[in-house]
Formats: sequence, structure tokens, C-alpha cells
Amino acid sequence: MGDSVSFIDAYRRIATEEAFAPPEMLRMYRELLASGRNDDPGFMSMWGFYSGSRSERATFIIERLQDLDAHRIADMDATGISMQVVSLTSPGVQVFDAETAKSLSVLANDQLADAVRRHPQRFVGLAACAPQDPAHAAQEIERCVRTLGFRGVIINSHTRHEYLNDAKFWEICEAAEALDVPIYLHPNTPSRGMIQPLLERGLDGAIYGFAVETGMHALSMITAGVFDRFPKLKLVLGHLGEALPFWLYRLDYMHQASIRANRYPFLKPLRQPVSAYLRENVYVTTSGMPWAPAIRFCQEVLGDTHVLYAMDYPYQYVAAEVAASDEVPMDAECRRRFFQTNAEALFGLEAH
Ligand code: 1DF
Ligand code: MN
Repeated sequence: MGDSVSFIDAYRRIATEEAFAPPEMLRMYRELLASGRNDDPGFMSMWGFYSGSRSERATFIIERLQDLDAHRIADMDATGISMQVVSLTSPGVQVFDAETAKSLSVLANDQLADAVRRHPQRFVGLAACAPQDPAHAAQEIERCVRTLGFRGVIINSHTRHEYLNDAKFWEICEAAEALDVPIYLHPNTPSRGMIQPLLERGLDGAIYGFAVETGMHALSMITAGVFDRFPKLKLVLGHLGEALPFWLYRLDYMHQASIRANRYPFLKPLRQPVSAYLRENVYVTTSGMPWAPAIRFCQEVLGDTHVLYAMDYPYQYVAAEVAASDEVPMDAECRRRFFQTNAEALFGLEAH
């Protein structure tokens, strides 16, 4: 008793998709936007907004992204969040050239490690990396896990319009599997080849474009055979799986139909149906989807050990949503899994 979260006794709430940004990175975002050298229309749309807008939303988010101390912890206390799994906000370093991305990933990880050291009961870190240089990324992931105590990897979807289905990135998957930490495949705005109709309609961001981009990314990793190559690799998806759980049946049917008909010579048969990887290798978090029918559906089709709570702080900091999440019908044991023990198991927090 006596600490700030002692009012929770049935379960601790661990929020698993919570973002931060080093001030240096936000400055470099502004420089990149101003330079005219950026070739990513999604980056321009999202960070043009957040770094240029004086709206209440943008102001709050920019301020809170940079805080890993009093304000963030006060916000957690006010909403009953015991612990945040903190990751570098999207697109992190993945928008930059390789050299910039590498040094900035190290800087971001060191800043996050300092915060975890200051608040070990409240924060656990995910490792940022620069997929632009897969060998460096693998090495940085290893440093973060072995030396800094981080418990997973954050990949903010495409890296300069390329995806992890491409074998050139598989060193990253190999490192995560070997270190027994999950990869959190967080959204980015859709890549250059995908974004245009979404952008024209104002749908490129978190409203929908994020899910199109990130669901496609995860699915393409499965169909490329990433999980046959790395069977113990765990992938975390926010937003209740970026719509993929709803597609389980049809993904199996159509994937098998394409394979049997040899429609795409580059698509190779998989050891298991697509749905098996989504059930076994993939974990989903709610991040801004505090909606009972969708949560219960995911628990039913993926299993209740694979569905975890996330807030998506500071992008969706809404106290009533925590209360709504508490109210989703499930038994007491299942609720403890949802808020606490699934996250402890997935991110290996027992030792922390
Ligand atoms: C937004 C949403 C931005 C999420 C994010 O990172 C983000 C947004 C830049 O609303 O613009 O992580 N989200 O996960 O929903
Ligand atoms: Mn997010």
C-alpha cells in the first residue's frame, strides 16, 4: 500500500503501445519537412500536421511525446495505468537515410533507457532500430535487450517504402527470435505506392490508412514465409490486429486457392494455413479500440492469451476509455490476462 497505483488490486493495467519522441528527432522531422528532400507523402501529411498545427490535439501530443517523467506519470496515475511499454513514435528513424537513422536510433534508445532507469516500476522499453542497415539494426536490438533491459523491438511499418517480407530485413527477425523478444509492428502512414487515394480523401492516417498499411505488412510477412523461417518469432499488432482477425477465414481460403492454382509463381506454399500464424505468432493489442464486440471477437478467434490492452498514449489519452475497457464483459481471470499477465508473459516482465 501507499504507492500511487495501490488502488488496483485485482489486476495491474499494463499499456503496451505507448509512444515517446526525443526532442532531437522532432527537430529533425521539422528540418526534413522544410528541406524539400522528403519523398514520403505520408510523413508530410502526418508530421506536417503534428509539427505545424497549433490545435489543442497537436500541442498536447507534441508536448507529451517528449515527456518521460512527471506529466506522463501523472497521466498514468490519473487513468490507473501501472506500467507503459514505451516505444519510439512512428515513423521513428525509418524515414531518414541510413546514417542518420542509425545514430538517431541509438540516441532514442539511450534516452528511453535513462527514463526506464529513473522509473523502473512504470516504464519498460522497446528497441528502435534502423532497418535501412539490417546488420546495424540487429546489433542495436541486441544491445538494447542485453545491455539496456529492453523487452521487444518497435518497427514502424515500412522503411522508406520497403517491407519486412523482403529477405534483406530478416536479420532483424532472426535477432528478435534469438533474443526471445517480440517485434511490435506499429503503423506508419501508407508507403508511396499505396497512399494516393487515401491521401486525397483524408484517410491516410490513424483513421484507416494505418491499418491498410500495417495489416498488409503483417500479412505479407506471413505469406513470404517469415514465420516458417523463424517459427518462434512473435509479432505484435495494435488496433486489434489491423483488421486481420476479421479476415481469418477468407485469408485461408484465398491463399490456398492461389497456391493450388499457382497464380503467383513467387508465392510459395506455407507449412500452415495463414490463420495459424495469426493465431500462434501474432498478438494483438487494443490501442484505441476499447470496444467490447471487437475485443471479444478477437479473444474468441485468436484466444484470450493473445489479446492485450494498450492505450496509444498520447495519441488517444481518454480516461473514459480505460473505464470502458474495464467494463468489457469477461471473467476475472480473463480480465487479468487482458490487462496484465499476457503482457508480462509476452514482454518477459516477470523478472522486472
Ligand atoms: C496517430 C495514431 C499517430 C497512432 C501515431 O503515431 C499513432 C494519429 C504517430 O492519430 O495521428 O501511433 N496510433 O497508433 O493510432
Ligand atoms: Mn500507436
